Amino acid sequence: MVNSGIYSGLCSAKSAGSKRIAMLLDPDKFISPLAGSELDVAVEAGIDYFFIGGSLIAHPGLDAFLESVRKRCDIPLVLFPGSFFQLSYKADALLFLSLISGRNPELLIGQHVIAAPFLKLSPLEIVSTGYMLVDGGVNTSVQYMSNTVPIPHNKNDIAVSTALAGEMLGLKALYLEAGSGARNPVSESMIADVSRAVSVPLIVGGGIRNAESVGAAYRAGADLVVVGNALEKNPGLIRELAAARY
Ligand code: 1GP
Repeated sequence: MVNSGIYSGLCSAKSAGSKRIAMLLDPDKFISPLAGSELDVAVEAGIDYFFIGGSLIAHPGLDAFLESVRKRCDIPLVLFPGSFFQLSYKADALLFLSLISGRNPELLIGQHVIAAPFLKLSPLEIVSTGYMLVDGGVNTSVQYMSNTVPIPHNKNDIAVSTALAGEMLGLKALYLEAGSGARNPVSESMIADVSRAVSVPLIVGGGIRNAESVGAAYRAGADLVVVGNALEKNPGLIRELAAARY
């Protein structure tokens, strides 16, 4: 398996108590990185990763998109795919997501079997990740597209049991996801309970719109926070969000 140092970097940061931030780039909404100044702002702010993906991507040129971002910066490109149609050798790593909060076998193991031979030959670092969808107060694209029922917002015990099971199955990271555009991000108390229960890196995203929420997620135990929508609307916000790291 390829080791590009992305996962070990995340683990070292976690042990050192240092926090990470990722900007989600949805190729459909970020059509022309070469033309935009958004990338420059993100580079200047020193963000840690670009996550690339979405529940549904219509953009035809994922490879070209990744190449155009790569030409502009060295920030690691991490695929965060909604399906196996969103794979490319042009990224650095892949979150190999198993949607462990749901009971849709395709997203637990089916798509993984289809993708595995391609990934075996790929130069991507594969980071197996337990993806946990949590109710964010609106019906999000990921909820609809995944055809799964999210963990209720206040059911921390279910989130903890799911996370423990994911860790015991050998998943290398866990991802608490309220869904892009969620009205409510994952609660601090759920992040705290899950973070106390497991030792693998904890990624949190969905509905996080400002530096206060980023800081609150970190204090609760998130190791890496992912922000999409808020930065699509206001790319300059990345400076403030990145400054919430410690
Ligand atoms: C990444 O889905 C999130 O985990 C992104 O959510 O677009 O609401 O920031 P937002």
